[in-house]
Amino acid sequence: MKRVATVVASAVTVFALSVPVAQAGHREPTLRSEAPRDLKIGSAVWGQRHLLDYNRKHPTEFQRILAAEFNSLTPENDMKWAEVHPEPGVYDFSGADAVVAFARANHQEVRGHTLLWHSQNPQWVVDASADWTCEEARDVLEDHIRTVVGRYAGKVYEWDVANEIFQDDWDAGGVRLRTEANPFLKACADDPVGLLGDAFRWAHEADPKARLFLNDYNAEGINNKTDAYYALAQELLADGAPLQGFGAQGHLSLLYGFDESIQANFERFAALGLKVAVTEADVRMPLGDDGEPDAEQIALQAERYDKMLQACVNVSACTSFTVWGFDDGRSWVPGVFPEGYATIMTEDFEKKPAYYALLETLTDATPGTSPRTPPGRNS
Ligand code: 9MR
Repeated sequence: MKRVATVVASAVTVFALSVPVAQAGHREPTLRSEAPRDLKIGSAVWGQRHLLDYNRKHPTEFQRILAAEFNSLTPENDMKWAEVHPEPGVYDFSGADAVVAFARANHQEVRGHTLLWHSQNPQWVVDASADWTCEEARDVLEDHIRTVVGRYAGKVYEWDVANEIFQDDWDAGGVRLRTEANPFLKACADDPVGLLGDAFRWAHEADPKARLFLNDYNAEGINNKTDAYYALAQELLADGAPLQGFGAQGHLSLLYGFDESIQANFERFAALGLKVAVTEADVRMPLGDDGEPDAEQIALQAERYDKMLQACVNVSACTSFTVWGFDDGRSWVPGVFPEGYATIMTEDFEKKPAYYALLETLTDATPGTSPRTPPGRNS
């Protein structure tokens, strides 16, 4: 309770401090204005739904905030197979192009998401994969990766090449590569690591400057799943695959505790020479009968968001901290869980204590310096 009370108090303090600055004619601080130079602050955005109508001179309120608060965008769905490659040989880049164009117009960078996943594959992949040999699966994946990564070469700074490729503890068979659910890994189940290494090689050849990541949920702390990633990362690196980063998605729920080993987890991947990132942060919770959270939940949410950011700030290999959408009106959570209030702003774009907690940590992280904190601070 003591810690909870501290977060609320500090959030209020930051808010109070920001008002006179704005009144003095200066711009109010934003997440991106306070972020240290070597840490990008991002949000997911669904370009096809929310950016196609973008007019630089007359942005919607959502677009104005997206531009003001973030310097990195992740296409929430627009670069996934089902959106970008709906039929064999047919590519549709309209949504992805809208994200890239918005980012360019607002001096933001783009995190690519994602090239190899068991979910959101188009029906033709699902159907065709029933009879794929490994060679056929490899050909389809190589064409896709070279086409999509090649199109955005020089415009995407990081790619989630492989997403959620490990099962969870609670899945049948426990933590192991998804050689059943993932159609590509399934076709190449005799050598799934060989396929993964080549997926990274194809992406690297298509855009040598993009940093290439593994990415997963339930991958914040040190656990069975991240142990499996740690072993896989070493195997891929030993094979010479151009793996360059490990992303922890950061989809948390207040129904569960917080794993304090997130920084130690980041540090062990960093010690392999990899970058790390928080790629999809949100903190959901069950709501009361009135559809609202209580004060304790609101404070705890701020604390959890902040702990993820602090782990990132404290590890100099952490390149980016991305929220999976910034407003409750566009969050994926209510459609999937009986929970909500997961983002840092309400659907009316009111900033929550979680927002102010992030702003305060970024402000404390000495903007423009790298590493972002003097030794011993925040550790
Ligand atoms: O936010 C995305 C939602 O709009 C899609 O319907 C969903 C489909 O599975 O994917 C969501 O994004 C996921 C991300 O791509 C990978 N990690 C989990 C995210 C939340 O489900």
